Amino acid sequence: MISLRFLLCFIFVSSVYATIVSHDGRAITIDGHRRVLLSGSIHYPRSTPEMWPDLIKKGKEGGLDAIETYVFWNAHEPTRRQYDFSGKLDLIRFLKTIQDEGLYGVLRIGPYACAEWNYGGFPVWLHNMPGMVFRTTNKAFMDEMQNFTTMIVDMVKKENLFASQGGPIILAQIENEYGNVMGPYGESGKAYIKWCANMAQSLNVGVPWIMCQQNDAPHPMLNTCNGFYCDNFVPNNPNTPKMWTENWTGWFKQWGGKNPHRTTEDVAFSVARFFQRGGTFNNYYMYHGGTNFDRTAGGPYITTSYDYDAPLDEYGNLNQPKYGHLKQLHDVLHSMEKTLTYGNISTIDFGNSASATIYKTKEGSSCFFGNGNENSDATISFRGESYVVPAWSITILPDCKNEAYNTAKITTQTSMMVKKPNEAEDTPSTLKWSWRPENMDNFVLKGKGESTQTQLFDQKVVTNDQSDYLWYMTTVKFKKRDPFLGKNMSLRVNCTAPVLHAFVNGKYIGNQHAENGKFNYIFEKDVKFKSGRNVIALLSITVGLANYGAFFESKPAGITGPISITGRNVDETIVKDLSAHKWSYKTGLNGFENQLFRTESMSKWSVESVPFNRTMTWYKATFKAPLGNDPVVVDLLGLGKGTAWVNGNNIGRYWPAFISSENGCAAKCNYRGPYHAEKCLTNCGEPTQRWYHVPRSFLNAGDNTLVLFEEMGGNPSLVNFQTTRVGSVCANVYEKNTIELSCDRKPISAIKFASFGNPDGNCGSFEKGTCESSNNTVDILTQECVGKEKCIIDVSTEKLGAPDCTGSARRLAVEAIC
Ligand SMILES: *[C@@H]1O[C@H](CO)[C@@H](O)[C@H](O)[C@H]1NC(C)=O
Ligand SMILES: *[C@@H]1O[C@H](CO)[C@@H](O)[C@H](O)[C@H]1NC(C)=O
Ligand SMILES: *[C@@H]1O[C@H](CO)[C@@H](O)[C@H](O)[C@H]1NC(C)=O
Ligand SMILES: *[C@@H]1O[C@H](CO)[C@@H](O)[C@H](O)[C@H]1NC(C)=O
Ligand SMILES: *[C@@H]1O[C@H](CO)[C@@H](O)[C@H](O)[C@H]1NC(C)=O
Ligand SMILES: *[C@@H]1O[C@H](CO)[C@@H](O)[C@H](O)[C@H]1NC(C)=O
Ligand SMILES: CC(=O)N[C@H]1CO[C@H](CO)[C@@H](O)[C@@H]1O
Repeated sequence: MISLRFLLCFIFVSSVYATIVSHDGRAITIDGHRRVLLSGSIHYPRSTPEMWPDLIKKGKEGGLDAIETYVFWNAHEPTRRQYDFSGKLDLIRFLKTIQDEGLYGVLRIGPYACAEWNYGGFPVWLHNMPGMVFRTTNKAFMDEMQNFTTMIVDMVKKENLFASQGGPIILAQIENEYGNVMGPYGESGKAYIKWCANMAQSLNVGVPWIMCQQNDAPHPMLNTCNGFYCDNFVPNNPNTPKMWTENWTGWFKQWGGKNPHRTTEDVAFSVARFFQRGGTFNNYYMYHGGTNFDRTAGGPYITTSYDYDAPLDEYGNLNQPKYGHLKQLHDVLHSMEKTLTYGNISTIDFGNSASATIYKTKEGSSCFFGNGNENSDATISFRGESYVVPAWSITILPDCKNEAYNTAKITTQTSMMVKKPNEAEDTPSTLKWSWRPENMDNFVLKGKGESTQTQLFDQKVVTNDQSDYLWYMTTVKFKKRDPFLGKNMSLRVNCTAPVLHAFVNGKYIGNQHAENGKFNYIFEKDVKFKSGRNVIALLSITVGLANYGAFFESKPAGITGPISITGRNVDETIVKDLSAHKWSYKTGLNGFENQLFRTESMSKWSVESVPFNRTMTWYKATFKAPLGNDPVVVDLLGLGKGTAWVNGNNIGRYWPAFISSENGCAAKCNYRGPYHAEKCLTNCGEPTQRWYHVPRSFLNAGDNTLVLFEEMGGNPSLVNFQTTRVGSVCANVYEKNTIELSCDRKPISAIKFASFGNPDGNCGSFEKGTCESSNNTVDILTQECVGKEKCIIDVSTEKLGAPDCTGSARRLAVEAIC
């Protein structure tokens, strides 16, 4: 009884009483104590409420103190003053999930997010307000920004979620990375930042406000650093601690691009070096990247997967060894919290990019030995001992004597993920499809829209971004004797539409899409026009709106022209400019308006002669959900481009037909040397994205419905559902360490390879080396591990025998099958 009362009392106290969050030049302070804070970004709309508890729990188990998120204005206010906080957009529920897990929250209200999110998080209706310019001293903009920011703050306050109210949120953010683009805004930009600071202060949230990448952040705003490395960052105020708000754990992917990877060694190196040089707050961008469901991907051209090579993969699985190696780093840094935040700092430079940093308090000292040299290992002599620090790595010694961690020495297992076929009962090898055409004949192909103008409009202005699709239609008349009719004619469109489809007189004449990052291109096709009236119908398709850069809101989207018809013969070329013709506009597609993707849709579908390679086609099939709890993906290989729904839930744009180029992938990835987005790419010559996440909460126990809208033409017969899980785990570790092998809550079924000595190769392709223990290492590991969900092995000569590897350090390489 007593302990229960004590517990209740404790919960009561901790949830009601305010936490005082402040800072000095050294660190964020919580209730007066300087803290080492490790935080990770998880964006709530990029997963589902059902996934949040597990993701946040894994964050906590991974050694995080805080979860950070943006707030996505355009998702919450899709139409002016009409709000949506339901489902994936339930910000308050997300923050409470963080609180329930006992973590802190960092709330980046922005409201500019960037984040590879559609339009950087701004609503398009905002852009379409008269006289609007974003992110400067524009009255209309400031009013709207203040209105939304205030509303979010009020919502969060009402639920007592700021630390000052006893809640989890320790930091709030206003604006975002404005310092990077500020130049073109001139004096107004500077005035705007002052206004942001005052406005934020006036909201009295009771926790510090941060401004990322803002070198002139006005007091008391804290400026912070975003980047791949932030160790050289110096805040603009001696009273601002060194904080890293976006440490990019990987990179995002674009249609036509490859899979980016940032090595575990390099992420760990960047974090350790940041703390070596006085940093005290680090946030991983992203800790879980997730999925760009529906039309939330920004860009243009950001893929539906936002995996980011983050410590938790798109589906929420541990991305090993990144997750585990960083967890070990967090544990070591936390164990040194006192010395890191209160210790006197001194540095010894050994030359050749090698250095030692000593944090000293009365109680003791902690050391970092850094080696920033890309090629050679360093031998550091310190207090009579000698330490080898591998190239491009940091060694951490919490007592300045014993090495507790080195960023380049990974002892965490590598997990190889596999996809398994759907083993649900009565799952046929191919789905049974029904189909129907997108209905265009009666309207758009006849040129009938909703509004007309004698001008080509930017797509955002017409659609308010309510849809990816905008029809631009016009008619052209040729008299019988028109000089054009005797010539070869072509239709030429100067286009800023990521994707364009063209129809003339109801006939499809082709499509084109932007490639290699060139969003302005010329579409030109030979066309037969007839005498009399001809209808030109152009379908412009956006694939996420721009989200970054000065004045990015006015980057063109759609068909901006000119549009012309060219007539050619041997001796003459004539051009007819159609740009100022009467253009008729229609937003969206018929099938979307009629919600063909809804399970209960009454529309007629045909099972007869299901077509392949047909543009503008809807497909539908039912399927059984894969058994178990492993994350589900749908393999859309064979399809072109379009949108997919499961039980009416939009799982995002798909585009498996977009193959990334053959070149630029590295066979081997060297973690040494500065990372950049083109380093360590994989997936060359493959579909940019073939698998699409279907969250478990979208699925029913019985029949489920998959609907596809295919724009370009594809073959759905290969489509199938799979689950993703750990297939095998590997480790490759020096003696005097322990390794933990785990199949993520499933038993280990076999040891495929094990050798103690100097084995070669990588996970999946290990080979015995020239020296090896005479003991049967496979047997030893089989006894220890097989049938168990987890086993811990001492990599020691006592356990594994003592092969003579002529003095060089012995390693255990092991591959276990899950
Ligand atoms: C936002 O503007 C609306 C009017 O459009 C007003 O009713 C509302 O009170 C404003 N909200 C805040 C928090 O200022
Ligand atoms: C830290 O530096 C201050 C000022 O130089 C000095 O007074 C203090 O004794 C130092 N503390 C330790 C533990 O060296
Ligand atoms: C297409 O139009 C843009 C302006 O919208 C112009 O900058 C570009 O030069 C044009 N391209 C061609 C090939 O005409
Ligand atoms: C049209 O083009 C074709 C092939 O390029 C050529 O053979 C034909 O002579 C051209 N006709 C005219 C009228 O220029
Ligand atoms: C679909 O089109 C592709 C490319 O044009 C072609 O290779 C394929 O054979 C076609 N498939 C069918 C089933 O018509
Ligand atoms: C390994 O082999 C040595 C002899 O070669 C033996 O003494 C030792 O007990 C063995 N260890 C294990 C764990 O089997
Ligand atoms: C300056 C810069 O490149 N900022 C980018 C940092 O990474 C985040 C997340 O990928 C982007 O949103 C920013 O645009």
